[in-house]
Amino acid sequence: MSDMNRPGSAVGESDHIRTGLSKEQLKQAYIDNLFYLLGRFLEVATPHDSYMAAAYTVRDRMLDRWIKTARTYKASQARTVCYLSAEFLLGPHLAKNLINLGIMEVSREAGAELGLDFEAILEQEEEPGLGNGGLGRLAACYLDSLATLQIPAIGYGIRYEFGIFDQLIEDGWQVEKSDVWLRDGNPWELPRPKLRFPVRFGGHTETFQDDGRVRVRWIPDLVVEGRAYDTPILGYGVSNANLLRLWSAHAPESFDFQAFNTGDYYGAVHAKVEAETISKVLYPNDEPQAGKELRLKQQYFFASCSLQDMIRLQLGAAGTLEGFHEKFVVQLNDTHPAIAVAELMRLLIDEHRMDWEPAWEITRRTFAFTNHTLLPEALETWTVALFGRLLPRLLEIVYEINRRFLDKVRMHFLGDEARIARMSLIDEGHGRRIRMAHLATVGSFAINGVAEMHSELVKSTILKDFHDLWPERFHNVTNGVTPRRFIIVSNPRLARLLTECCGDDGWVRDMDRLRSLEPLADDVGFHEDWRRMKTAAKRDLADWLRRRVGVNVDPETLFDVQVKRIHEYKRQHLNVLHIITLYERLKAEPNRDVAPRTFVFGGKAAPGYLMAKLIIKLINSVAEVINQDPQVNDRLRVVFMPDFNVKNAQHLYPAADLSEQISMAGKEASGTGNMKFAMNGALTIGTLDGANVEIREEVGDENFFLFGHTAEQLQRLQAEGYRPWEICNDRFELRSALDLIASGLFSHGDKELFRPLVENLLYQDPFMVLADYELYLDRQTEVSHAWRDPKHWNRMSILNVARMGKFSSDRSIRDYCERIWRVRPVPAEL
Ligand code: HBZ
Repeated sequence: MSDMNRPGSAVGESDHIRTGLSKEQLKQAYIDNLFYLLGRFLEVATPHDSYMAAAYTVRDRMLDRWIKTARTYKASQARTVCYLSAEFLLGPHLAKNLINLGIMEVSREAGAELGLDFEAILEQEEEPGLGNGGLGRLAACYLDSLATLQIPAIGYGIRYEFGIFDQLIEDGWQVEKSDVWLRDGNPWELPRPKLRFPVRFGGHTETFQDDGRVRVRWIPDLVVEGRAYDTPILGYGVSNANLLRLWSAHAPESFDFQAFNTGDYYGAVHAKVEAETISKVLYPNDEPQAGKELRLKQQYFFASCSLQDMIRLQLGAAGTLEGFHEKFVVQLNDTHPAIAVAELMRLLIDEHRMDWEPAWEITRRTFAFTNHTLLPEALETWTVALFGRLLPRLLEIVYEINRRFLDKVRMHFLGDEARIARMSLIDEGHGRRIRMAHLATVGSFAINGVAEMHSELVKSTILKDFHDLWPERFHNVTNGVTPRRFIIVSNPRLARLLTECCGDDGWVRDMDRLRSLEPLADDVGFHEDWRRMKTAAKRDLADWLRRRVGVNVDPETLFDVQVKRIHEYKRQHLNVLHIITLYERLKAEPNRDVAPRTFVFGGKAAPGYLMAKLIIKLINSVAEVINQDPQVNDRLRVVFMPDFNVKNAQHLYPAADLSEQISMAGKEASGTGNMKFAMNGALTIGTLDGANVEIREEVGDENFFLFGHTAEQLQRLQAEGYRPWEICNDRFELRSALDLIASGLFSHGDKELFRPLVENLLYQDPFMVLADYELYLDRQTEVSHAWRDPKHWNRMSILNVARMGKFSSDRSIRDYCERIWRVRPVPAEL
């Protein structure tokens, strides 16, 4: 990495003066950690030892802030946001923490004086991949913004022993390898062995008399213990450090002993294994619901531990649970933690002997719920049979919530039986299933979607009946991403340039200040800086791809990037059809003047999603043919970057020229990759879907390549009877591209390999790829023309960066704070 691209030298570097950290202190601390924690000395330390010592050195500096923050929050008795999420896709900690502490530069200098290779140390970190994609990464961005905005907040989730699988590409196919991120230790977390809670499973319930009241006792057949592991989350440019608390599942010791005493050794071991399985592995499904027992166990496990922890804090501070909903607001990140609604009721009623009405009042005023998808196959439901077997007491509570809720519905919509059936928490139609989105909605005071368009669709489709009943509970909070991770850490050159232009680094906490770049969009000198920055980033990526993937790409070409989970609705295959058409055009007309492009793809497919895996194979197969064809490979290159994760992604955002956001309109709730690219100066080619709509509004439609049918148009097409094969008859190039795939050209003559994909497109095309093909190609032709005019292109690129302020996650968190959570900053002082 060249000097210019060092993270952090742009911003926040006066900060170490405030933190009082000198180079000498850092050096000494590093050497001490190497010696006392790792039992090593400088001369023999491996790169991993160096990383561990560096990480401990940084963590020690974080603890001071963390403890002071905890003290301040405690004294202020401020309302606290609890963000419940089954996923947190944090990305590497070291660089981010150095930036947020404001000690990147001084650490680099200290490292140099010790003879350490700083970049190699950063590269050592194995990222915690505790999420699938957008939803998990959003949670990580929100933690960053909560700390930066000095909001008392706790992230609660699961400490999976294995995160999202590592992706290898073998013979063009995705191969999954388990992610062993904890193998070499995790220096960022603090185990809290004393902080543990029991979580019950199975068994049965009994009623008993208590003070003249009938109460319920749950006799489980398995008790699991949740143990806390804490990771501090630093704010940027402030002294606040918040808490991410992840739960790890264990067998309670007492349980083992019981079994041992009765001589049931295998029974004890079995119970231990069963308990520990709960936090073993992250489910790798992005979207389709996994109807797995273990998944329901995971959800209940972390919801219960988190609520028990909040109750402990509340009782410690106030001695009573009465004001619980004033002390805590709990945000449900999709329905994965929705069981918390019933669990809080259980804890209040069964364990803390409250009556139903006051308990429900607290519960209803505690939760808020974010929906992240409209895809019907992703909406979570659990069969009553499984739910009742695993969580018998919670099933009773869900039934009671439902009974009382349906009475209200009946009164509101007199005699509308169809509506009552639609709104019930139980779907009686499909083998009796509990609808988790309904439970979350009924138990929440606020419900939100993640982009304007998505929130409108939530109100008019999946939760329409609820919106009719409680319109005031529905909100929109458009997603955002953190500029600390996605500009400063990923793109230090851009960060430096922005700081220069703005006069200081204030834009990092107030991205609207980037508007001051607008006048520079026509400044010749600034264009030169912009071009130099972009070219350097593209060279870095080209180097990285050569070393990591073994392909050569030309930094002078247009870098056209689509990275995200592989899914038919995201339409990576539409992108491939464009590439094949360009290929055919060049083959037919070898001297044709086309803008040379490098197409980069990346993303994981759910291991059981065969069509998505076939799309990966297709991309790699097309790459193999095109990259080896000397007639075109100076103008077309295709690369599949394996193992797309936060760490690898950071190499892409600075280097992209064109960002592909081409989902079928109405399907992508928001998208956040679209934001990461645009704020790094890539132009977007995209449909009117999710946050694309708002990005285009902000950057200006003349600076955005819009294409495709609208969601309404597609719906109409479908209603009229969509016949994709007929589109093919009229569109010669489309027919020809599909024929080429079917011919075996990309599969060494095998005509069967891609048949399922081609036939699916021709005869079903559920995501209407063919309907948008021609509009997409036309728009891509305009992209190529625009690329030929660098002045125009750079102008658009600069304006994109200048106008992306809305998509900082700081704005999203401010929206949540003001409209939903009603919480205020509590600054911590060092
Ligand atoms: O959440 C994504 C949406 O697809 C995307 O449009 C949005 O920007 C983002 C943040 O709001 N949804 C997911 O990432 N969903 C999951 O990762 C997921 C994980 C496990 C599941 C279901 C969905 O069981």
